[in-house]
Amino acid sequence: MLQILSQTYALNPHYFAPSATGYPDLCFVVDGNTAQQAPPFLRASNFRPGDYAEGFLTLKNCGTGKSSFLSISLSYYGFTDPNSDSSPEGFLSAIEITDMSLGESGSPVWRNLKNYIEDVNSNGRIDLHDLSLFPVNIQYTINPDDGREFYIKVRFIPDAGNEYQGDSINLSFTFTIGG
Ligand SMILES: [Ca+2]
Ligand SMILES: [Ca+2]
Repeated sequence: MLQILSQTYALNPHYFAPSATGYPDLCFVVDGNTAQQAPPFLRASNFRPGDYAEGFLTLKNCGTGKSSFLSISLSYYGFTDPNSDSSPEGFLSAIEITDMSLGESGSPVWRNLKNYIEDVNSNGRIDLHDLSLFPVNIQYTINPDDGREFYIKVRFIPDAGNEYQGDSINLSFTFTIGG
């Protein structure tokens, strides 16, 4: 059995100059309430080669000023490898990001975030290891009280080897907005 579990954090660095109205401030919408931390939104257990997992998360600008950029970074912790034959980097590089987007599909605020990730580890696909090495940073406006859907879909590559059997890892996504 292979598992991934994500945690999510909003980071609000207040070192940016405030706009005329104030600071942007990122929060999440969880069950209709706003929160600084969201429960895991991307989970997979019994993940087998070829399997997909997807997650949705609602971001919101809870501040008083508009934001003009967004960044998304990924870190990981708690890798377990019962057979001592794999690495967290190898594991993450076997999990391809097939979709990653922001905003409602077809709307003017929609962005294909996958396009902003580079194949840093040069394995020919965009994967979670790439995202952990190279955070996404985009120019993107979210006005106060506006929300955006974040969506991610991943696939455990069909030709993944047996070395990942029984492995598990925790992912930590950090979202930042700034003015
Ligand atoms: Ca890659
Ligand atoms: Ca292993």
